[in-house]
Amino acid sequence: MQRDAIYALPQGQVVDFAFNEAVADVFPDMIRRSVPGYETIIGLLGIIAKRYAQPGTRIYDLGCSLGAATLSMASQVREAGVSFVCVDNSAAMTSRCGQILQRHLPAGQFQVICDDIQAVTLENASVVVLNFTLQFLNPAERLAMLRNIYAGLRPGGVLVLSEKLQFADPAGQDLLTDLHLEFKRANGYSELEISQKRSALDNVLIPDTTAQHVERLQAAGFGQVLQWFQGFNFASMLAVKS
Ligand code: GEK
Repeated sequence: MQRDAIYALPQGQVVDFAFNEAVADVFPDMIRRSVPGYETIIGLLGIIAKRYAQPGTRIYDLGCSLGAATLSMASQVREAGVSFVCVDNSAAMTSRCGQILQRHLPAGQFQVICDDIQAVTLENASVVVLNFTLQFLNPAERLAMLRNIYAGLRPGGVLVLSEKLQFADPAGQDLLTDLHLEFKRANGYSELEISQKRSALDNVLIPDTTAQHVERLQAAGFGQVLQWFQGFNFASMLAVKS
């Protein structure tokens, strides 16, 4: 695994974060060292997908990056005729994702699409995963995205939504932000790397509160909404279509 040192040297002017070739090269190391609970969530996504996958349906991995969520789900799902649709608008990610998936899955079982997830019409889905992706969409466009997902899900299907969280209570926000910083320091990121990455993400990753997520998921039509995981200021929810 190539080590993430993208922000290790001082950058004259920190530009907005982009999922380019340099990021794709170090992505597994970057996300593991930056998102508390990422590897646990990836593993548990397989268990959730196994429960909700329906025969002859599609499983969508939206903002798939290198396909870690799909690989976890594919290792668990045993229902007949299930296929995986992986979407990401970074060509650097999708080219690598396709190469990785073809080493592990039969050709007919998956497709990798390089496009904006907002441009994809979901069909016949039993499981949809947005693992740390909705947070990169313009907040004004998030409800429409969830409505598209809801429309493409079969009854009994599930959306798994993992996100960085914002907290309404300032003391809670400060504490969980501090714990996240300690997590990054413990994983070997320097103060310079942490502050430059934070500036790069400022306009790009806009977190919501849990209440905003619940309200939006309900507005999109989901009947059952619950948070099943939290690691400091990162959480994962599941939302079921009745
Ligand atoms: C994982 N789910 O390993 N359309 C398509 N893709 C997008 C869009 C968009 N509008 N916006 C962002 N992306 C993965 C991790 S990373 C999370 C997901 C992170 C893509 C972007 O190119 C990147 O690959 C991914 O969403 C977010 O489980 O890096 O914090």
